[in-house]
Amino acid sequence: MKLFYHPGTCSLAPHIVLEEGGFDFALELVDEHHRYSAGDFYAVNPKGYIPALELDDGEILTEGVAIVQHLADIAPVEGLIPAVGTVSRARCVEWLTFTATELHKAFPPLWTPSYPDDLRAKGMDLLQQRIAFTNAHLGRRDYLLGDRFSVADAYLYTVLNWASRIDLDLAQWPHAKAFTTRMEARPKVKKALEVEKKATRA
Ligand SMILES: N[C@@H](CCC(=O)N[C@@H](CS)C(=O)NCC(=O)O)C(=O)O
Repeated sequence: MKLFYHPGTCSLAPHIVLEEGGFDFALELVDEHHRYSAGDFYAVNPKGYIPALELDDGEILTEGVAIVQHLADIAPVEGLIPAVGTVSRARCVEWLTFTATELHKAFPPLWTPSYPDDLRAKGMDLLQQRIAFTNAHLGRRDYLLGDRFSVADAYLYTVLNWASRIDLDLAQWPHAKAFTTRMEARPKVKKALEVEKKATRA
């Protein structure tokens, strides 16, 4: 199992899941020019973006939401995602989808210097509404699905971490902030963060 990643980006979510799931895995750094140790990353994922996961038989899986669900389904450590066919499973996919489409994709325009100011203001307002909604949800539970970590938390944590890049202080949403602190106290999350920090420094 090999994860194509770039430090601090959305590939942190599957990286956390690989750690939490107890997998034996390798990391392959992809740079800003879509290059990795063996050459052109487009040859791995024609869409050009990470994360991409190389399975043990060489098959490549893309899209973070698909990757983390598959990892959770086959992980040596059980319980990272509710069983297929349960409402809890649908709740998990609900949060993964919300994170992908309402949070993740809201950020990049806001850190793009050429993005027009009027659209930036609207985008920022909507993103803050979405974070406030998430904050209220987390006020009643430790993790998105209740008292137990799931893959949806790995993705939400990854994306909330980007708030500082657009000068949003998460402290204004205390439950969301407490959630990130809780996540950072998890040994496997700590390990993934440490590895990515080292890769950034290298
Ligand atoms: N739809 C993809 C989007 C992944 C994505 O946005 N990847 C970003 C990093 S967070 C990326 O690789 N950007 C560089 C590029 O698109 O060239 C997913 O959800 O996995």
